[in-house]
Amino acid sequence: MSTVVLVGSQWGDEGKGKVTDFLAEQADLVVRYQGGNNAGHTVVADGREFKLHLIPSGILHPEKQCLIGNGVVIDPAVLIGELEDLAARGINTDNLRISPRAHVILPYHQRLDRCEEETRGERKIGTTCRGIGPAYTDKTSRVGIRMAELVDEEEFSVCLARNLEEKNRLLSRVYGSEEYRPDEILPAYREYARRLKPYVADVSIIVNAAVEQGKRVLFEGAQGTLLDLDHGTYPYVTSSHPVAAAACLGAGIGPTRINRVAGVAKAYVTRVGEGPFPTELKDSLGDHIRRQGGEFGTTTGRPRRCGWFDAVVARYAARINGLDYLAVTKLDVLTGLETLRICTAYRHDSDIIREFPPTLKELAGCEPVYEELPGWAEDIGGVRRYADLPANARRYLERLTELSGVPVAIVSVGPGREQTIMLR
Ligand code: 2SA
Ligand code: GDP
Ligand code: MG
Repeated sequence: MSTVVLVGSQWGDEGKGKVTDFLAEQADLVVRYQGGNNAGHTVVADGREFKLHLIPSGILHPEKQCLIGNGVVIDPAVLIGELEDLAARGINTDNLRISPRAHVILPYHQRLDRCEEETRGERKIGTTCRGIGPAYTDKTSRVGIRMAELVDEEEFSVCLARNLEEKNRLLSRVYGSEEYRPDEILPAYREYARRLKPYVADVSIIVNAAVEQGKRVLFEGAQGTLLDLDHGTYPYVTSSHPVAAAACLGAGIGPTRINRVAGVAKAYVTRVGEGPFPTELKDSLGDHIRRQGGEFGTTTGRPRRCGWFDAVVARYAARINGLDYLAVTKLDVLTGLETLRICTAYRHDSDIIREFPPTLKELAGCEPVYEELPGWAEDIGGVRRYADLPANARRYLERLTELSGVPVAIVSVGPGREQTIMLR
């Protein structure tokens, strides 16, 4: 490994936190490049569970440098809370650095997120209501406030006053919501700035220097390919780019510096929030998988929708991200099911569709075409070698490789760091 981008290959929550923590052992730097505290990345190490939202999942390895790139949107209160929680649990965070170019989430972004969702009514996206969309909107509208401005007291109060004028008009006139006074925000954000200033450093310079020196860098994606603003199930997507290409933009590094791209895929599929999900199980089997897999949002606690593995989605993620290998997680959750299904293609009227369609309209008319495989009953949580997996589990994984066109290199059989099998 020299530089590896790790991405979610489905609709998020594939276990990126677990796999990042596992791979971080072989890395020198771990970098978040998009999203914000909508993400919830769970790491279980030595029996202790950590739920990370902004801090890279390499933080439990004390000697690794963790970086938050310019492509991330930062809620300073959440970041400080995370730093405090980690410190209280004895985790050193001195090695964290935050890009001055990363944009800041402000209280009006969260309120706008909620107002926009309420206004959408039946067409709501099911956002995490963390202000992510409105913060990225400000970035593309060129009125956003970045970490560089946050930590410059004078600059921050000017930017905030200017933005509040417009946001208050929007909140009161369009949404009939309360307005903000600067003194409701300024003192708290001044304190956040004081706390975070020591961490602010040019992430692009650090990453590029590390690559020059032959250090190993792991880029940790958040959300998943099908939630990408361009490539996901638009408009039921997030407002950033979870795909591999975004690692370059969101960390300030050129594409020539990326060596490998790894896709994390659950052995089945989940989605949280609204939007199309062709292999969704709306029956007791879906409930069973939710229970077995503990499928509830890491950030919001919302129940996740569950369904069968979708090879159309996997092939799409392979193409969009240029996946070199797959890390398949939560294989243990399927234990005990007599028959497993994999979606190999979609049927649309009398057509067979093998490529993921670009419109909701087309997707709505798609029915999954399934193939069935026999399951296994053995507890696999303690398996550490591929050869020791039940024959039917190996057969299932081999079929995922054949159908997605991407070799499986890592298999996860439980949430713990040690519950991981390396194939190559
Ligand atoms: P947003 O808040 O604007 O990014 O929401 C837009 C869509 O993106 C989805 N989204 C996610 N999907 C899966 N996992 C996410 N992180 C949390 C987790 C989610 C949670 O780890 O479980 O706790 O609910 C995540 N973040 C955003 C979101 O559901 C919308 O569909
Ligand atoms: P992320 O957003 O992709 O990092 O995934 P989340 O942390 O939101 O959700 C994945 C959940 O599955 C977490 O609770 C993990 O601890 C857990 N998990 C990860 N890998 C495995 C696995 O192989 N088996 C089981 N049972 N749980 C796992
Ligand atoms: Mg998650």
